[in-house]
Amino acid sequence: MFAPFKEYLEEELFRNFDLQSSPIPPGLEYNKSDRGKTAATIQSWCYQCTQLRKIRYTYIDAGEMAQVFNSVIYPSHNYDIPLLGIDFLSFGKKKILVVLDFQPLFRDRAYQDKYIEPMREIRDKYNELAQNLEMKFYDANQYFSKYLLFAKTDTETVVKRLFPAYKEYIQLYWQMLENAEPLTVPEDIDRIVKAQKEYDQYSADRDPAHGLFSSYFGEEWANKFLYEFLFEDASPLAVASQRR
Ligand code: BLA
Repeated sequence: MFAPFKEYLEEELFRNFDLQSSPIPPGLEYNKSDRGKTAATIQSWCYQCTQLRKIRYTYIDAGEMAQVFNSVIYPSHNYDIPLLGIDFLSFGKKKILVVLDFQPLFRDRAYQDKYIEPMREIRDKYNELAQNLEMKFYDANQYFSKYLLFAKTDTETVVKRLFPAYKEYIQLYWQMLENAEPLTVPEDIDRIVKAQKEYDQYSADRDPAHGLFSSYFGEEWANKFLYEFLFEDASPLAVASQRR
C-alpha cells in the first residue's frame, strides 16, 4: 500500500545525498511473526550523510491486516531545522491514518516563520488531508506543526492526493536543508543536541506503536526496537512509570 512512498523516499535520498549505511542493532533490522492469522514482517533501513545524522524508515507488512510506513529524518546537530516525520498506517484496508510533518524543535515565532510558514502553501492545497483530528497519544503542541497533514482517509485519496502532497513536502524539506545555515557556536549546537534528544524521549515514552510491536513480536523486542533503534537517544528508564 505504501511501497511507492518508501521507494520515492529512497530514490530521493540516494539521488540527493552521499549516503552511508548506519548499523541497526542485531535482531532489530528485520523480524517476522506468525502469531496472527497472517504473517507480519517488519523491516528497517538506516543511513546518514553530512547534512542528516540519522535517516530511518520502517515498513510493516502484515498483508491486508496492516501496512505501515514510518520514517524520521534527523538533521545533523549543526542545523536547527525541523525533523521530517512520516507515519502512514493502514489497518484492514478500512482504517487508514496518515501523518506527515516537519516536526519543530522549538515553538518561538521566529522559528515558526522560518521553518513552518513555508509549508503553508502546500498544506492549503491538500486541505482534505489536514483534518485537525484530536490527538490521543501526543500533544499537538509539542513537536507537531500547525501545517501537518493528519487525516483518516481511503485508498483512493492515498494514491491521488497523499502521494503528490508527500512529494511536495519532501521537495520543500530538501530545499530547506539546502538553504539552512550551519550553526557554528558550540552553545547553539548543544541546544539542538538537547532538543533532538528530548524529541526521542518524548516520542519513545508515548509511541502508540508499542502495543502493535508487542502484539506481533513480543514486549521485549518492542522495547528494544523503541529504545535501541527508533528513539535510541531516549532513556528506557522512563518507560515503566510513564507508559499508560
Ligand atoms: C498514531 N502511529 C500511530 C498509531 C500507530 C502508529 C500504531 C496509532 C493508530 C491508531 O490510532 O490506531 C505507528 N508509530 C507507529 C509506528 C512507528 C511509530 C509503526 O513510531 C515506528 C515504526 N508518528 C511517528 C511520526 C509522526 C507520528 C514520525 O512516528 C509524525 C509525523 C505521528 N502517529 C502520529 C500521530 C498519531 C500517530 C500524530 C495519532 C496519535 C494520537 O492520536 O495522539
